[in-house]
Amino acid sequence: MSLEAVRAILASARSIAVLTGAGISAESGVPTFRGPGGLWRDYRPEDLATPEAFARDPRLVWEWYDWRRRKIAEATPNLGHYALVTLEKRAPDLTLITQNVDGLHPLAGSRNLLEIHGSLWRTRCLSCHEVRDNRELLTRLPPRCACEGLLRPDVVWFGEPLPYELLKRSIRAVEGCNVMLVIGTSSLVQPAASMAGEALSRGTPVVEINLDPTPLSERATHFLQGKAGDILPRLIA
Ligand code: BV8
Ligand code: ZN
Repeated sequence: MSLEAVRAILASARSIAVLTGAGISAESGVPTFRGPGGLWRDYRPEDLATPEAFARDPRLVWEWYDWRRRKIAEATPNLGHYALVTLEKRAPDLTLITQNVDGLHPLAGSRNLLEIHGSLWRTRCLSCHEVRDNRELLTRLPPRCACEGLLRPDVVWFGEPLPYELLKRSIRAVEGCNVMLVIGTSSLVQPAASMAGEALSRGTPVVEINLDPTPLSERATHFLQGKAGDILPRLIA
């Protein structure tokens, strides 16, 4: 049973790299992007999470983010998030790379965390470029900076480069790890989706945990099908 094999690999690994996607937050009630309930007013993420969409209609894009912020404000981390916190405490070296912008990993207590697509709990001003934490209920959309500039969510949209430092640290973690976990991601969005292939090309075991098969599944060393909130606690028991 590959659960035993994976548990053994994790127990002996010195350095672990973890990549998570929206699926790890699904059991917290946060809708995923491409699964059921992920759509908002029939828009696709690729239609709204772009600089062009924001330039064209900042209010509409902020309505989407405001809807997500309100949903996520009611969400709490689930057993999958907490299992990764326990694993980080145990493993000598664990880097958690997340595509999620929901802030549930830091809330659960993950420390060595790279939020490579940013966070919807931060804003960035288009005029003065100030980046600020912002968890308040937005009363006016789009929100404005104290300098009167237009605020945007501090996330990475399609067509935008990932923060260089975070990408560099992610690649270094993947290149240096003894095992990589890929959890709750459809492995469609680049460049995150290429990281597992990088590990495999170095002979590093890659363990995928997902409800359904993805383009990674047949290449992964182990594919554990099921809910992250069920499987992860069993892996660290
Ligand atoms: C860039 C932030 C270049 C905003 C997001 C090749 C190379 C480079 C780029 C590209 C390329 N090909 C195409 C591109 C362009 C594009 C891209 O990848 N497009 C895709 C659609 C083909 N990439 C980019 O634009 C990236 N930028 O490369 O810039 C560049 C370089 C220099 C200078 C200029 C430009 C930027 C990508 C980042 C986009 N931003 N989000 C926001 O969130 O509001 S992406 C968005 O998708 C989220 O971040 C999300 O995390 C991410 C990935 O989605 P998933 O997390 O995988 O979620 P999904 O719903 O898809 O899947 C959920 C999975 O969970 C499913 O598999 C499901 O089965 C599973 N699941 C569900 N429940 C559970 C579960 N699993 C376990 N347990 C459960 N309970
Ligand atoms: Zn400003």
